[in-house]
Amino acid sequence: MKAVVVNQQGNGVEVVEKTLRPIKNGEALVEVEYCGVCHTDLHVAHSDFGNVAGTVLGHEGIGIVKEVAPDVTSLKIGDRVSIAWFFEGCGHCEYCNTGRETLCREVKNAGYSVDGGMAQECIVTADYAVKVPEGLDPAQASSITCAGVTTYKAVKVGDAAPGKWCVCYGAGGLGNLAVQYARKVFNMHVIAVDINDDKLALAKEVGAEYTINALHEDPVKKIEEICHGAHSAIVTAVSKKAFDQAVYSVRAGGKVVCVGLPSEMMEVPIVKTILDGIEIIGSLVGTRKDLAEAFQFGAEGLVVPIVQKRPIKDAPAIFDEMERGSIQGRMVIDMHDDEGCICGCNHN
Ligand code: 8ID
Ligand code: ZN
Repeated sequence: MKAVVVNQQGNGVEVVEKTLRPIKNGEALVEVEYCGVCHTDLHVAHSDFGNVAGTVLGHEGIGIVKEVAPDVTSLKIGDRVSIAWFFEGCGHCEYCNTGRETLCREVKNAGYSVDGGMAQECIVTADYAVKVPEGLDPAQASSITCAGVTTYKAVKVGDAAPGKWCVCYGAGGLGNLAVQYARKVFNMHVIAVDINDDKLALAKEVGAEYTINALHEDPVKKIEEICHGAHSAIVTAVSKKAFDQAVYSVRAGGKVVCVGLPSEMMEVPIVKTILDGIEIIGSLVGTRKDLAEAFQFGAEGLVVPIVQKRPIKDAPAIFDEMERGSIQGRMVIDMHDDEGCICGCNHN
């Protein structure tokens, strides 16, 4: 099968041929249909979190179960399931047992610590593969598997409620979905901040009432004018500056939910944080339950991921485009779109 892996230098990606081992107890084999490319894949490919050369990337995988181990009861052949960053937890620690399974210290992450979904086939731990509901397009589902669930969770962590103001710093693959969950699921007022007008136009289209280009306007001043500070700020921008600005964009008692992963330090004003009772919280993807909920809002048509399908051979180009910041919504690799496909399926 074809797979997109971190190259040997640990500074980019390549498409290779790979053979999977047989499945073991508790596992299932998934024939991958689509896998979105997340900015986290770019961090992994660039060794921002350590060099994992040779690892199959991808944690926005969606596919059909082809085979299950004899002891598996949670999945059957033919089910459509996800391959998410939260690939597996230990199942018995304080985090796994208190609804915070993504914080499990023994966690396995698809496309980083274990081979992920950016391949034509993938072995999953059956109990951790979340089923995709009927009526949700699989390419759109792929984008919800990370970008959707992460922002849905982050908006909840920011104490979402109807009528409150939410500012979304970053309107890329995650950010445009943050706008949608905040606006269309929680009925919040949404302000989107980015440094790219195309992304802001998309944010407006999908529900932002106000958009601010931080290159041309001071977002802190503008947000103060619009709403006297937001109730929450969801920061998906890959930029220290956006994190620093977010702290000044929330009102007293507000929450700054940190999601983007720039390898930089954030500057936090101690006195302001204390006097204004500001909470600064990290939010990491979402639990299996969060993903099931995030999928459901997609299936109901409340949230519509903006996706563009691309063939496997485009993988290196997609990573370049992401680095340049030229992607609108999400690029999703169609795992069947492979000239001379080895599975003989005749797709394209
Ligand atoms: O669980 C998590 N916390 C999690 C899950 C998934 C992804 C975290 N992430 C991280 C990724 O690793 C990445 O660091 O979230 C970040 C955003 O991922 P993405 O949305 O997939 O990336 P993107 O599509 O490239 O969007 C980034 C946006 O940030 C804007 C860019 O213009 C782009 O639209 N941006 C930048 I770069 N600097 C900005 C600034 N100063 C900015 N927007 C506002 N102000
Ligand atoms: Zn991701």
